[in-house]
Amino acid sequence: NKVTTGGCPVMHGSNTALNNHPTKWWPKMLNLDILHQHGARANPMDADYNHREAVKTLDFQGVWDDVDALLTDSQVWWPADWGHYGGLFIRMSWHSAGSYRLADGRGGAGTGNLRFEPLNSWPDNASLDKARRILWPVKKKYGNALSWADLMVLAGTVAYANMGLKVYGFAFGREDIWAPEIDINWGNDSEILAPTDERVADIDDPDSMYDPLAASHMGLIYVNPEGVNGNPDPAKTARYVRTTFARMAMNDLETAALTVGGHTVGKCHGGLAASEIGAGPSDGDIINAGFGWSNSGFDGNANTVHTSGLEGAWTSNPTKWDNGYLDLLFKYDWQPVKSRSGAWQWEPINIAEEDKVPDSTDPAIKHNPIMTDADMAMKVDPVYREICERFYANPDYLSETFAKAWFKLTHRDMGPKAIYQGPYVPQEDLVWQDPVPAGSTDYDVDAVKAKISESGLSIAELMATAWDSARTYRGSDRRGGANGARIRLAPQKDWIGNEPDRLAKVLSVLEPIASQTGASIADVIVLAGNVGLERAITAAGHDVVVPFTGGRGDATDEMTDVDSFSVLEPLADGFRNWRKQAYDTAPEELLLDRAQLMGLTGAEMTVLVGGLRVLGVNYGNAKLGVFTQREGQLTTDFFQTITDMDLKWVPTEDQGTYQLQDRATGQVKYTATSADLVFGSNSILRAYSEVYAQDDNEAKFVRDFVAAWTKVMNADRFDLA
Ligand code: HEB
Repeated sequence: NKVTTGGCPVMHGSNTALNNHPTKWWPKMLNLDILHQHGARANPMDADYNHREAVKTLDFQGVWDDVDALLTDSQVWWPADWGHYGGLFIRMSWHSAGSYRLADGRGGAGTGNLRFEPLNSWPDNASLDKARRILWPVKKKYGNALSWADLMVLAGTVAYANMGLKVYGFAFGREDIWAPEIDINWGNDSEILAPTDERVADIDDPDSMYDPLAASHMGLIYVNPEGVNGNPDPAKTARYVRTTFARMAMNDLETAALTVGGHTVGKCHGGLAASEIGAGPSDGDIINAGFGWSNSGFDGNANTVHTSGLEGAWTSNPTKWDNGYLDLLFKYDWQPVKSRSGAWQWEPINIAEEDKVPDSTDPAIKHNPIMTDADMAMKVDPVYREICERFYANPDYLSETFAKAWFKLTHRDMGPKAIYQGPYVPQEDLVWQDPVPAGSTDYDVDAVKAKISESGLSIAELMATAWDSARTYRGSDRRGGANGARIRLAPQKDWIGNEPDRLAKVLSVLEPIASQTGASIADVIVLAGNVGLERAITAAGHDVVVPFTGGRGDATDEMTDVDSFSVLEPLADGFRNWRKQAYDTAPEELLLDRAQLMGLTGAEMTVLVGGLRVLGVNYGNAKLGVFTQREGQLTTDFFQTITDMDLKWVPTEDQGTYQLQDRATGQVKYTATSADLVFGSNSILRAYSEVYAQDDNEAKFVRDFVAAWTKVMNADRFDLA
């Protein structure tokens, strides 16, 4: 009984590398794995580990002081420039935060994702692997309570404080992930660093960059430092800087402050020829110990390391927070030259000896300062220039603007202030934190429910309103959701997806109930949904109470940044079988994207869609997907129908809709969209549908629906933790 191994000495029974994923032959299948990332099996912490509680035990000042001490503790394997790691640490903080994009809230510093692919191996993140290894003793010492995500942001902040900036504050509270994020679409480019043309419709119009991308190349955090597609042209680069920074929620003032302040310290590294640079961490040899971009020409000195290929510092005192950057930028004329490594950069014409930069290893040697194309943009673009002239005239204004912008950059994706932990949290409320005042819990919940019940509103009206107020939540940056009741404020009250007329009608009933009972409107909206749901459960012959946790507050217009809220507008909602218009992306993909942002599992998405359909909660009361004869009862009829082999599915003239016809008679029983039919056609979703169609799972269906509904209603309750 010899086993044949096909000549291979090892069995190779499992797919131990990513290049042979079993579903690779069907690339158009829905990627439901994005709903099941970061699960318990990937997480090495104990099952009852609570990061928020752990952070409370941290010796905050000890961490701060230890990072501060590390700044000048140069390591032989990666010596610090001028004996100071400040620039390197700051660039690490900035690159971990800078992947954030406003449109979908994905990216950013909140998860420690720089430790994993793709970010770990992106060319723009070269040498940041070294920065983390330098910080490892601190991570090791403080353990679980100090996440990498916090440490990476803290390091740059401590560095700025060390170099003389009055920092605005810092919040702990980011929790690490343990595997790459697989939900984020970083672009459909054909290769890493493919020309920008692949991600814009028109190279001269950066705003034509595909949404939600916020970088000019695959593998960069923002723009190409050498110029658009590597051609120096600061005016053009300025437009790309503007677009990419706007897509991470930064205006011109903040962008200029960040660029000037960022490059006030540290240097570019282009000490070697391209042939002396190894592959990125995950392409590299095992003996590199996870380090990428091995430098064969490195001689043990800081001045022979290579990172971007540009070479030099921006100021004559690159370990100090000062006004040197603008001083040199405005004092001299600059010309494009090639660095030692062959990268385009700008250097001053006829610079005075005292303005030159000491070599990072041997201060007796002096170099020209440099500017990237993006730095020259600050001088060439009229808007940035005007801002920079004000900064130059008033260094305190630069410091204050920078410190606040740095705080926003590094905290924006954390979500509301309720998440922030530690002694350095600034007191001030900032509008980009989407503040929500605390709400009352001191009211009679049953009395509120009774009033809602007697109000005459239908199940669909009650539940659709609650759903719409909660569905904006996205776990990517923890924005949106039912808390704050912003659905009654601009811009949300006018979003077409919120059915403004119906919404106004329902709010005109619910708002007086709030004022009569002392509950917040936000709580009353959620309770209204629960009242509707309980009615539908009773109608179906079950007896289940829908859990409720009060205490939501009501935000005001002053607490609401209309512009930054507009990105939360739903363009489609598969849960209510609606899309604003026909998009290239299929309705079921939009549904999946939304479910991922809401933090739902595949089963939760399935039970919610199937349940909401039979309750008649569709947009505009459309009958698409309402596979039941008894609308308003929480039954499994949707799943019975989707698994019913007596029905055949026929596309209609009306693009994107289908009929479910009796196979024998041809009679049309129901109409549907692909966001319905996918629950019977996709093999994984069909498996979930079968669970809920099974005879033994009717009670489970009701239980699971209630649990998923409650999860959505409470998704943004960070005030409870
Ligand atoms: Fe930056 C560095 C670019 C923004 C901070 N920068 C760097 C470099 C480059 C760049 C190329 C070099 C690297 C090496 O090492 O080699 N940036 C850039 C661009 C932009 C920027 C293009 C857009 C505009 N930065 C920025 C910001 C910040 C920064 C925003 C903050 C805030 N950087 C920085 C630093 C540095 C750099 C700190 C230095 C590093 C060292 O020293 O190592």
